[in-house]
Amino acid sequence: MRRKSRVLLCFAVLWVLGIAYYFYSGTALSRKDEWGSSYSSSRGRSQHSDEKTHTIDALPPGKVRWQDFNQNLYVGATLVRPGQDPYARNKFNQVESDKLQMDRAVPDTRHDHCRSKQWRSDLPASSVVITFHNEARSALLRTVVSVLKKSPSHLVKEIILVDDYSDNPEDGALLGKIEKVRVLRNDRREGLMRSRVRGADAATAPVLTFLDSHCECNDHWLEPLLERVAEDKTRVVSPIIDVINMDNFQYVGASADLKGGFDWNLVFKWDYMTLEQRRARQGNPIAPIKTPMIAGGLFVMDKEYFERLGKYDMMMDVWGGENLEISFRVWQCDGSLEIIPCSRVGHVFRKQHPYTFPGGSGTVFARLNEPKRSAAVLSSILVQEKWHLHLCGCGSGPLNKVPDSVPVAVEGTPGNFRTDAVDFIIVPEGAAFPARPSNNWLFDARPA
Ligand SMILES: [Mn+2]
Repeated sequence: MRRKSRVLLCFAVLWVLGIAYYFYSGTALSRKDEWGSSYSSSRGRSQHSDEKTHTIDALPPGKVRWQDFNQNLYVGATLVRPGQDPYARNKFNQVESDKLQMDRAVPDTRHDHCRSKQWRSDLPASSVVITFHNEARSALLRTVVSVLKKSPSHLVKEIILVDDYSDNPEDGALLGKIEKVRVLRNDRREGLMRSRVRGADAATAPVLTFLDSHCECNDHWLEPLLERVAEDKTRVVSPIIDVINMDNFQYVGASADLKGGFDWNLVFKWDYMTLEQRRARQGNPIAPIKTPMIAGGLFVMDKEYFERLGKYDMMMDVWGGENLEISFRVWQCDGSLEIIPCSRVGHVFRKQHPYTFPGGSGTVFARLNEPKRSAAVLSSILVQEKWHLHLCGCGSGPLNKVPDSVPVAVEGTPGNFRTDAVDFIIVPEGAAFPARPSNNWLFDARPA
């Protein structure tokens, strides 16, 4: 009997010790976890708590999750009335746009190889800057929702909407209710470039993502872009821009065999890769595509690098030419431009500008239309190394001097520009400065 109870006592003691050890080791483990200082583990946790705050509904006061935003109320207020032209306001079919759900499904247009690709876990967060002027509410809302829905939450620090003096301030203001959305409104029309700079100045994340106001981001669009910039801050990267049909709003995958270029009028255009270029890519069809130009509406770049480049030319009005300008700056400041095939974003391509140019197009041309101004800026870049140094503070080594009248030209001919970083460009001597503009070519030539 005594022996039995001794055995029982032994078991009891062992049991208590066992439990004590279990708890001790448990807390020790979790403590180790807590003190784990590696970036990824601390981020893993914060991600977790992010999810928690989502479910516990700890949004800032007055904010709603995008899922809870009242689309019908917002879009319903500006529907096209019977008898009105659905193209009148936006130069795309607003009736079709308004019909769509704000988070409608779009086809995954990426190459198969992208689906199994893993992205780095330590990507920097981005501020998404979207500027708009009298955008259709449904299109603007879909842009915002697609960013929130298709991006990992911790990679989008904020969405900054810059309302460039739209007729109805509510277009933007109402969207300010959505989580992460901040709205800035210009008190006069500033145009795309100054609006973007305003948004960029307000951004608090280390990476800037610029989007047009009529886009739809596709699956995992953001990670591959951020990865390229995280690895090298002088890369300026853009997605493949899929086509959202302006008449029926069908989402159509674009070719992955295009590069950006420009013509003698300094108008952006898409160029098919040569046969050799396409062959060279067959081994790795999802490798980044080096491009002379970015389309300009949709791209990602490091914020400090944007500042080092001198941002945009603040004298540029309205729209147009900024894509060339930013590309020229990148070339000059030891950077590179890339299209990233695993990133896809849809964009409504239009044939006409939906908005007016303040003071009429004549005024704009009198003040140098934007592509012309880009050309002027480029020729100053070519001519003055001082300008180069002033522009980016990154200049080393003199630029070749070229005459003031030198044209900005394209493709194939190696010239006196920096050609080490890029494989295209430049300047046949003696050709005339791009002449042209008729009074409205800017309107027709390059859909926004
Ligand atoms: Mn656009």
